[in-house]
Amino acid sequence: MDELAVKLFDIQAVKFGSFTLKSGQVSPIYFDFRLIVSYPAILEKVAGLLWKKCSNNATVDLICGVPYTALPIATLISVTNRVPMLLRRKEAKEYGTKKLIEGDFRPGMNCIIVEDVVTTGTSVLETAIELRKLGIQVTHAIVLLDRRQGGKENLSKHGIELSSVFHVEEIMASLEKQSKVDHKVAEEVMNFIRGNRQPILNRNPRLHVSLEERRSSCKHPIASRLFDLMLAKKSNLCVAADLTSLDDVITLAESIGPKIVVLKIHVDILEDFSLTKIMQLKEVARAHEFLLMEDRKFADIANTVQQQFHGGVYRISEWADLITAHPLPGPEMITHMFGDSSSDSRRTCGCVLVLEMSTKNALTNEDYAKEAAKWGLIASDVVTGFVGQSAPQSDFPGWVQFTPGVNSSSVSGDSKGQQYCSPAKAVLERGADIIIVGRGLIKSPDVVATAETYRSEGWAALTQRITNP
Ligand code: 5BU
Repeated sequence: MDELAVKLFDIQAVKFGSFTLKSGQVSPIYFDFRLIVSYPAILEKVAGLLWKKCSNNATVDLICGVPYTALPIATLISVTNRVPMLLRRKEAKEYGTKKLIEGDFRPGMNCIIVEDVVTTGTSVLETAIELRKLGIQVTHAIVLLDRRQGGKENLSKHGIELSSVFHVEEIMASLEKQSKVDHKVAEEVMNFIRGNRQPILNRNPRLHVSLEERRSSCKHPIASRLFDLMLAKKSNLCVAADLTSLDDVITLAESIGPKIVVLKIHVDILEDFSLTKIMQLKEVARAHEFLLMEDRKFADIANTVQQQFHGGVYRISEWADLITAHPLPGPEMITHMFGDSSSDSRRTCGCVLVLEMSTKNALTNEDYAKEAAKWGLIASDVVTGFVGQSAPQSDFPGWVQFTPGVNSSSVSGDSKGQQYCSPAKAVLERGADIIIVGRGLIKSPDVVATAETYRSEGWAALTQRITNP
């Protein structure tokens, strides 16, 4: 290892001085591993060490390098060890297939990502997102150098274990030992690295991608429609119409329809429910262009949920554009409740998984949400998004995060366990794409003016998050 560190220094792949980084920070150390391609023996050594890390740790069906520096390294690993490679483009080409990932694979295969340097892990994550969109599993990434600036933790939050050949500490120790740098420089570098650990939360790429781009990643027509509505209406407002009369819900919907993209109801609190009336509400939704969400929170065995969804008095699948479901019973529930692949409701209604709840002492902790988000990807042909209170639960850009518990007043919650935050906090700190507002709006004396206030605050926050990551 000492020998490789010295070689990297000798070919100036590790440099000391004053360097302005992409982030604007001035760093006393700079790594330029692109140079490695000019030194076949070093390239071979690096590929060998990386392969050792990955073959120790995981099943490897495929490998994929992060463009561009890691591409020749990944190629060498692939050829030497006879492990097939995938090629990731930086941009989809304008002509032909528009594929971002080239190569032969089957969904379910496990792919290791290869990278030269990891700082916050964003580039590895972006590659993982593209692979996961195709059903390829990504559980490990290997890197020559981990700068230890949050990358390992960030990737771990997304289910990716990062193994590295070097840390900066080890390179500095080797170079100091071989008298390539003096102690003062080594200290300065280490202080810089320790002082620049990046915030992890805001590194989720989903949060900073344009809505147009996210729309193109959607797998479900209802998610695409929602992005279209958001862009057309400049709104990310969902109103929770928790009224007990469907007539009143229809009146409310007629007045605030132009401001919202989703109207959420609880069908089982309506005292005057009838299929005729719910179809009237559906007409209002069509006229004012918003989606109708039934917040049923299905959570039973598939056989029961299937009947709750399609049958009974409410016949939810005939009118809901979106339904909520708890992931608790596992992915089978979701896949079966929608019926077989020929069932219309698979395309006309999208499932929103409740990964986290807004209430005090909710049992939906980080591990639960993480596991649930993973299997949500298994049922990804019917899952359009999730209900969540924190950003990192899913980085898949085609999924929409709905965040309830939004209220602009100064109250921190109701007296029954509900907890509130402002629209800006929901969007900027918690990763909400859609804010869900209930009593903050329906109890206000002027619902139209209040809807406009929530619409403009929510939209401004979303625009800010996308344009100023
Ligand atoms: P409120 O009046 O803004 O507190 O209403 C919030 C709505 O969102 C209400 O319909 C709840 O059933 C729904 N909700 C929630 O508040 N918290 C959650 O975690 C989930 C749904 Br999931």
